[in-house]
Amino acid sequence: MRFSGTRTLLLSLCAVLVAATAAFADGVADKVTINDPYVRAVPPVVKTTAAFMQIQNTDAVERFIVGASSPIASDVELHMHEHDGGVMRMRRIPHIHLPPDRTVALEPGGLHVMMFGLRSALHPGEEVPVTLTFDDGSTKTVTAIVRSVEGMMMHH
Ligand SMILES: [Cu+2]
Repeated sequence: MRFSGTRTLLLSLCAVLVAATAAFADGVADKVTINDPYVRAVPPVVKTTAAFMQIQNTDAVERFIVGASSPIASDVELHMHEHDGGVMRMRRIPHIHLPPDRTVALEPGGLHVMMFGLRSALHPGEEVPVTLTFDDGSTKTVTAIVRSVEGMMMHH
């Protein structure tokens, strides 16, 4: 019975994948604490914003955030600011480094989670889910509060 044999194999593979996913859930995400997550409030005409937070790596080894997502935006990227000929510019980065036993600040003018293609205006006090993906594939979703943030948005 080749067919049923294949089927059994597939089911076994599924079981392994589910087990692997569960293992990931106990991975880096559990060693990282997120404090004070917030998102910059923007008027309806503005379709980009950024999320900021304090990210504490409680593990004894370095970790990386390799991606982010949110249901309020069509595209989410990891960004940093840098000086470029006397001008501050934003640049996409492949990951955010989390040194062991340290807190990394995502803040205006520095590292941030960039959100493009906003689906609606963001009013102060609203809550926005932001999901971070770590280098082992584990994820952590935080509830960021929409806040008015001083200063201009940097353009790309
Ligand atoms: Cu940016």
